Amino acid sequence: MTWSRSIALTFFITLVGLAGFTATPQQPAPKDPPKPANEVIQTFPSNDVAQTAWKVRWATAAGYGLIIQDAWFQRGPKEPWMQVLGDARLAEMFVPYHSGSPRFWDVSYNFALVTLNKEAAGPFGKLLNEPANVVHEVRDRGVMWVDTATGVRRGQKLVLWACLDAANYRYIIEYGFQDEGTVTFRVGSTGRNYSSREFEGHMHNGLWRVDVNLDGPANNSVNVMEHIETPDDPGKAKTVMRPFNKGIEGPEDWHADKFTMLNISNDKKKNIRKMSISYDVVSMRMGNARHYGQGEQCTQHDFWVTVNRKDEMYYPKVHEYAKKGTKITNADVVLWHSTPCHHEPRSEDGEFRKDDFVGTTPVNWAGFDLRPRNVSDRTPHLAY
Ligand SMILES: [Cu+2]
Repeated sequence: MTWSRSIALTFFITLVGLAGFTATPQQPAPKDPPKPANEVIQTFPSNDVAQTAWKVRWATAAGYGLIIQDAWFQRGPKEPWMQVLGDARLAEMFVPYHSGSPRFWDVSYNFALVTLNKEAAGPFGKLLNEPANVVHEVRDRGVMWVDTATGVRRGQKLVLWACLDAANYRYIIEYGFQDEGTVTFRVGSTGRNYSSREFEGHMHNGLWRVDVNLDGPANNSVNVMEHIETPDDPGKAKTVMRPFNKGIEGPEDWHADKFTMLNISNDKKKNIRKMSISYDVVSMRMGNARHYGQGEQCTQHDFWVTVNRKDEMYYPKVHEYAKKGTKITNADVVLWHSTPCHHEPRSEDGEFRKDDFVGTTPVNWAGFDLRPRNVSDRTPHLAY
């Protein structure tokens, strides 16, 4: 980096930083409206007779980057498409520094996506969009299962990813659609540590809004699933399922000792065992982020559920949206989930060479999975 570029970057970041710190975050008003949906269909296994498939519609928008508009899973070769997702997006990326300032809301600044090349897409990736800023990959995801009779089965996933160009930082937004029905949501933080605070600790809170449409938008219900084990009942444990926030819009928290999962089900659709199809929300986290600055109430809880209202898209307002207290059983529900990353800078992030900071923070990942429960009738991809 040249000296003049360093000064320009510092000046730009300072402006953005002040805006982010002094103002309540504002939903981005994208200069470019979202482009029409692009559709990808991927069958699995990719190199043999199809057993399962995903159909995914995606779009890009300034600020939010890469958005999933709808996604359907086909659980067997003769089965119909079953909808799993409506609109799914990274609905904010909140980055507060430990000293109190800056406090960035990185989606609200309408950043564009990074233009990518063949090197970024990797040996099996395809570049999508004009300009090329979205990558389509089919990845080997390691071992799916090891069976005593039939041996090892490796799994695959369709991955769509893009990278938000957030001043000194880059956010890799990655959606994975696995061959057994799981959807993975990931955000990776990388880039150049903030000018003048290169070694100050901070957080990257990936804040997601996901319209789960399990077999369509209607008849979806949300429960909390908890593992309960206490000294009052020594040597015993149980799993408790209860309605999320007593069945109305509101928050819940993630507890490490309860292995908290959410379960989103559609009671109108059953598998062959007469069990309601559902998806578990499985969080991948280092901890729970709580912040106490102005306009940061959305961080007081790890999960929120509301009903789907098209004008309610912005994560920092979720505590206001949820105040309506609408029923979230047999409804069109929206999951809001915080997946934080604590970044305490390391020498691996970079170094000073005279007055220039040189280096790049290796990617820190955060995210969660939507994992099928009773969507298939038996172990997927197992030929018994
Ligand atoms: Cu960081």
